[in-house]
Amino acid sequence: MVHKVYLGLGSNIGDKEKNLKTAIDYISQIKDTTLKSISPIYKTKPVGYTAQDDFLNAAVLIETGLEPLEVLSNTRQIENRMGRIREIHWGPRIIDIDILLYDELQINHPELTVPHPLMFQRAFVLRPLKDIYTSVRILGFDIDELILKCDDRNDIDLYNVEIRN
Ligand code: GSY
Repeated sequence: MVHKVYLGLGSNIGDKEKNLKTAIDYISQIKDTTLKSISPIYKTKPVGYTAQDDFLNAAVLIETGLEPLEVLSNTRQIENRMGRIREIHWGPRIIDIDILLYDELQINHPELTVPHPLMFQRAFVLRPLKDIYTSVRILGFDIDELILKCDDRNDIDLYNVEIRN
C-alpha cells in the first residue's frame, strides 16, 4: 500500500540551500519511495533557541510503501550521513528532517509522534506545507485556517521558488 507522507526540512549551518538539496536527493533514493513534490524554499527566523542563524525551510511530499518507523529510520540515517550532530537541543543544524504527516494517521510512539507535535505552532512548517498540500483538511482543519490560527508571527520570506541542481 502506498502512503502519502509530508516531510519538513530545515538547515541553518553552512551552505543551507545545498544541504536541503542534498537531503532531498537522499530522500528520493529511499527504497520503495517516490518523491512527488517539493515546496519553494523559505528563509525563516529561528524559533525556540533564537541566538542562532536564520534557517532555510522547505517541505516535500513522498509516496512510500514504508511504515512510519521505517520512514523515521531512513530520515535519521540521512541526517546522520549528512553529519548532523545533536548538540544544543533546538540548536543549529546542518539538516533537520521531520515527519509532519503520514496519511491521516495519528501516531503516538515513544520514537515518533505524528502529526508532528509542534507543526501547528510553526509558520516555517505550515507555509511550505501549504504550497504542496493536496488533501482538503488536516485533522478537520483547512491549511489556511491552521496558518491563521498559528501564533508564530515570524517572517517567512520566499528565498527560492525552485530547488536548483
Ligand atoms: O524544527 C526544526 C529545527 N528548527 C527550526 C527550523 O527549521 N526553522 C526555524 N525557523 N526555526 C527553527 N528552530 C528549530 S529547533
